[in-house]
Order: sequence, then structure tokens, then C-alpha cells
Amino acid sequence: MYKDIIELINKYETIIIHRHKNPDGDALGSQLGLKRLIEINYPSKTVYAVGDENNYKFLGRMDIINDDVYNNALVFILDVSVERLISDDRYKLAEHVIVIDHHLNPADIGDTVLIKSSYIACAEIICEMALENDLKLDKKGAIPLLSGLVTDSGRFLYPNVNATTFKIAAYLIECGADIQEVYEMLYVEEVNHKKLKGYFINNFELTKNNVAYMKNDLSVRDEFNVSTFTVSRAMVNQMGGMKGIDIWANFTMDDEGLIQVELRSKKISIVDVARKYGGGGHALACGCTLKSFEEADLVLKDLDSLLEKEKQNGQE
Ligand SMILES: [Mn+2]
Repeated sequence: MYKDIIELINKYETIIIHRHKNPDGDALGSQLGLKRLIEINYPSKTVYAVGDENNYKFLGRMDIINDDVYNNALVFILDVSVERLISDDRYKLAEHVIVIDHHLNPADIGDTVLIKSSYIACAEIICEMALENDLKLDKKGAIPLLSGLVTDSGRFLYPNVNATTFKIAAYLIECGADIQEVYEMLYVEEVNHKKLKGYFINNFELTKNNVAYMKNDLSVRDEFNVSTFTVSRAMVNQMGGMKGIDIWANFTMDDEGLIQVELRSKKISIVDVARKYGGGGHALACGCTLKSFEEADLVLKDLDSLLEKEKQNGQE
């Protein structure tokens, strides 16, 4: 599969790299890392990275390009494989679209699709491709890729971290990425962000079988002066890492009055619950969107009964 992708890179002169909307460290890191990888190994090619920007833009800025750049171009779509989540839909103008992703959702887009759902980060797949094809990588490319690996593995804490994760990290450090520099860049916090964490730690509630949860209306976002995304995705793991709490859920109202749901689990797969409510993701980290906080109670009930079943199995 990597060979097919390398052949396609060889074939095209213009390469444009997309990824999901509201990029996280892995989406941007994979995108900027792949851009640099192609630039230094194929200096005759012109490579662009496009999409929306958010507070991760310190990793690198996006290119602004005209529609005609897509004529006869090769497009990569990284860290996402479903159409509605892709940032900048002009990828449709390209001649060939390659999707590289590590999420469980079945792809609904792409001429060449590479999904490795056991991989912790999309950056890990990009690095494996580089390694297997003896591509050169420098510090400028290694830093965003290591940022992707670090953020999607929760600083090497998440349960699916394995030997490969560390091999890839070692490779990136050998290529010049300084892990302290990366941590400094990623984890020095704003005061309001730190205080929001305190708010979560002090206010989460528990269901009967200890699903930890928070229901955040718009006042939380406003009080701490952060985005909905920060309250939702960035805070969910404040409820993790506690003895006796195996599942945690974060329900956050957005501007449209919908409830953004982030679900996490220590070991039991919860992705079927996310799917039941129209969402998806990974086995232990997934999400969905709900219409109301009443619906959130149904999700909590389903999660709680997973733990109830687990408890009964344990007693048998
Ligand atoms: Mn990812």
C-alpha cells in the first residue's frame, strides 16, 4: 500500500494536503509532517497544506491557494475519512484523492484509502511509510509528526500505546525533534484553561455504577472564556485516571444548542453507544452529537448498564 502511495507522489507535480476540520495535534502534525517529507524527498514537487486554523496554529500555518491549483493535482486527506468532516471541500477538484486515517469509521471518500485503526495516530502511519521507503526526514518535519504522536497518545498514556509508538517516537527524535521543545509548545497552559480543569475536577458527577460525567451549558464556555471545543474535547480526560471510574462522558452545549458528546473508557469498548446515537470513533475514545441534555441521560444509562453488566460478569 505504501508503495502505491509513493508511486502516486512520483506521478504528480502538485500535491495538496487536507485533514479534518478544527484540527488537533495529529491532524495538523500529520499534514505538516507529510508536507515537509514530500518537499525534502521530492524537491521538484509543489506541496500545499490547506484548511481552517485554530489555536494549534503554532505548529505551522496553512497555505492559501486558488481553485485552479487543483487541476491535475494529487490530494491527501489525513486523520479523517468521512466527507462531512474534511476541511475545505475543494479536494473534490483534484484528479486523485488518497485517504490516510486511523479512525474506525468506514471511509466514504477517496480513490486510494489506507485505514489502520490499530494505530494510535495518523502521524504514526506517515512515519511508517517514511521508514519503509527510506525517505529522509528533518527536524522541521519531525516536530509536527512528534506533536501528532504525543497528542493522540495523551503523552504516551493512552491504553493503545505500544512498542511501535515508542519506536516511531525514537525515530522522530533521531530525526531532530526535541521532545522537551514539543512538550513546551503543546502543554504550557493559559491560566483560564488550568482553572477550567479545576472546575471539572471539582464538579463532575457519577452515575450508579460510576460513569463520571459533566453537563456543560454555554455558561461554562463563557465563564472561562474558552471555545466549545476546549470545554468538550480538551476537558473530557479531567474525569479520567481515577480509581473505580472506568467510563467518563462529557456533554457540552454548542452555539446551535446541540450537545457535543465526548466518551472515554479505560478498557470496555463504548463505541457502540456512540454509534447508537449517530456518532463513532475509536473503541475507547469516541463521540456523538445529541439534541438535548435529556438525550444525554439516555447515553449515561447505556454507559452505566455496560458497567452493570461488567460487574455481574465479574461476580460470576
Ligand atoms: Mn488522529
